[in-house]
Amino acid sequence: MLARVGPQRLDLTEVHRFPNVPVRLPGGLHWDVLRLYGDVLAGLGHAARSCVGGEVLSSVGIDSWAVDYGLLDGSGALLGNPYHYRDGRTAGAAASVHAKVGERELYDVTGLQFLPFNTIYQLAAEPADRLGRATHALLVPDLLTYWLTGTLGTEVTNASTTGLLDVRSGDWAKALFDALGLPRDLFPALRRPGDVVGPLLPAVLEETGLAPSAVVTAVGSHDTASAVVGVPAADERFAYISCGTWSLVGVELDAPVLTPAGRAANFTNEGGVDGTVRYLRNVMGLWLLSESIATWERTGPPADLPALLAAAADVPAGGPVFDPDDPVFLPPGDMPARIAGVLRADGARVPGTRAELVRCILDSLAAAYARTVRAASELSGRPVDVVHLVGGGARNELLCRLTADACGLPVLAGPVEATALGNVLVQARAHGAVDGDRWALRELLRSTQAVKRYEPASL
Ligand code: LFR
Repeated sequence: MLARVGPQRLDLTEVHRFPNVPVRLPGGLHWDVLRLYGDVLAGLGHAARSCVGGEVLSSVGIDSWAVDYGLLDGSGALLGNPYHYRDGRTAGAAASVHAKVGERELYDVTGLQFLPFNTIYQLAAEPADRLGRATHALLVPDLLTYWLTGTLGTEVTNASTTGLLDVRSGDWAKALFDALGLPRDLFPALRRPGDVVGPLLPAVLEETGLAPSAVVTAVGSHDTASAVVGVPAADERFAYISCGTWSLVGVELDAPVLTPAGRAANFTNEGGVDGTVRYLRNVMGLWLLSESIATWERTGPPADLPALLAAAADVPAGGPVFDPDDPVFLPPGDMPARIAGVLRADGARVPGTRAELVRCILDSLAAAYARTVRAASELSGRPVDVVHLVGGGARNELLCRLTADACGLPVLAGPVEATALGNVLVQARAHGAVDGDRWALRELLRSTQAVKRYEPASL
């Protein structure tokens, strides 16, 4: 995404979109990280060529999904392809970690929700010899940043998803590294959103055509951290649903909530931009729909999503629902069969058509969003007047409407590109193109980005 940002201006242009296709090797499910980096370079090349009339691209910022990492040896070479967090290798890893540090203690130090794929568990699943050869672990955006700049670092919002960061001090939890036998310097030093990382390497300049004055700037490199910056809220009485593959549902706070009730509800205190806390819960998200479609397309023609959604809107309300957060849905695979299995085990009716299944997924997500918004508000004491739904899911009118109805609150849908907008706003501020705190950035979002309002149906 190429952005042009000024005090009254915030334009995004898509210059290169590419699929992110995981690859299953005999040894597990991996990211094709070299392909991703190749597409990053291609995208930067397109961005450079899209500059017009004396424009010079001044800054590059990278965000991605969280928790996954590449290991580097002492020469800076990548030790194998990074694993995908949906790979099954972490089965049993949590138990081995919890035998060394109890779950309650972990939560007390890190404030992080339990997800079986948190970096701390993935590291426990690493074969000892591979970890032994590693000088550094780099989270995915930090790995791409390293290849672009030659500079090592760990951006702090994404570091907060590792399970190894102290939520109170904002620094690495050294005692956890020691207890788990991990080298304290496995992750390079922390950097904060807005820090200038440095210039691009000469080979990158040559390949992309970017000007030597361009720098990489740290942003909220956890995509959800950037998405929350990109929420066009007017004041703090809002909940957000960052809705894509995952749905991240919660509130923005100034300080962590580390209560037993929050731990029991598996709420997380992830690091936000400007020292904020993203108090949220992962809801399984549109992955349920995309994997259902992928399942159908394995044996049939390409699915027509708009037609499916229109048919799902005609399915009467009050149909079956299931808990989208059942861990059975985590790995890739036959989602319609798994959903049917969960419904059957609950004694619920199993959808008979694809439209009914799509409706069942969206009803179940909307109900989960409503539960989670309510819990986030109750557990944190933050009143919520409005729900901002950002990301790709904001395009899904049926989902937005069902969410407003389930929450009993207005839903403000959009921007679809909240993550990219949050990313570029932090860069723009770091370079003086815009001024002010996150509310000033959101003011600019509200005056430049289209948002659609859904009122809850009156009962
Ligand atoms: C969303 C996200 C979530 C994280 C999951 C796995 O894209 O970053 O916040 O829990 O992906 O990394």
